[in-house]
Amino acid sequence: MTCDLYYAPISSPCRAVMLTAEAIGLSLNYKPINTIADEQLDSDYSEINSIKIIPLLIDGDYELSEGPAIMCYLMDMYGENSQLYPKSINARALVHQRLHFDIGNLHKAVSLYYYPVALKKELEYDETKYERLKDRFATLDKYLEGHDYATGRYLTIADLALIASVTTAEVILEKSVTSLLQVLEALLELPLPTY
Ligand SMILES: N[C@@H](CCC(=O)N[C@@H](CS)C(=O)NCC(=O)O)C(=O)O
Repeated sequence: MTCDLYYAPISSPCRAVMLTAEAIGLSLNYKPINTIADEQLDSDYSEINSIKIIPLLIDGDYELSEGPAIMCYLMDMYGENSQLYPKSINARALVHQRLHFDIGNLHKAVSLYYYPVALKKELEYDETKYERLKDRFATLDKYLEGHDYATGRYLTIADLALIASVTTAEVILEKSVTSLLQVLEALLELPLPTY
């Protein structure tokens, strides 16, 4: 049975899940939700997902929200021991740390700065959010220092989450964030699945 994924293309947690599925050759049944039109608040969707956010994965009678949790689930359930999600406790914990950094810091800073304008809730960017964004990219730069990948020598699902956040910022970038451009360059050289 194919899993359903409720998603929006603008959403980096959704794209991180899509990249994960593609990396392990898993087909998903995509169910688009238009967050610009607030479709996630519609009763049809809120009946399926009471917390009214995307992404949401439905695998048979099992439902899971929160992008990083879905990524880990897909790897455990369908990833067949892929190096993308290492089994060793230390290596896996570092992947989790980077995933948490992404969702709690990088994605959060990107969404706080860009989404209000991108989703047409505000006309202008809140510049007080910009310093935080730059700081998060500086941290990502540090993680990548001396490494090809966010956790070291191997591509993991953490890279997939991070590149999704970086590219969300990149596609709606209206001003230069120096470290962002360097990070993007580094990440785009990675042998990622089609993106
Ligand atoms: N922590 C959540 C964040 C998901 C999230 O921020 N979803 C946004 C789109 S990127 C959303 O559904 N926004 C709609 C809303 O807040 O009403 C995850 O990792 O999945």
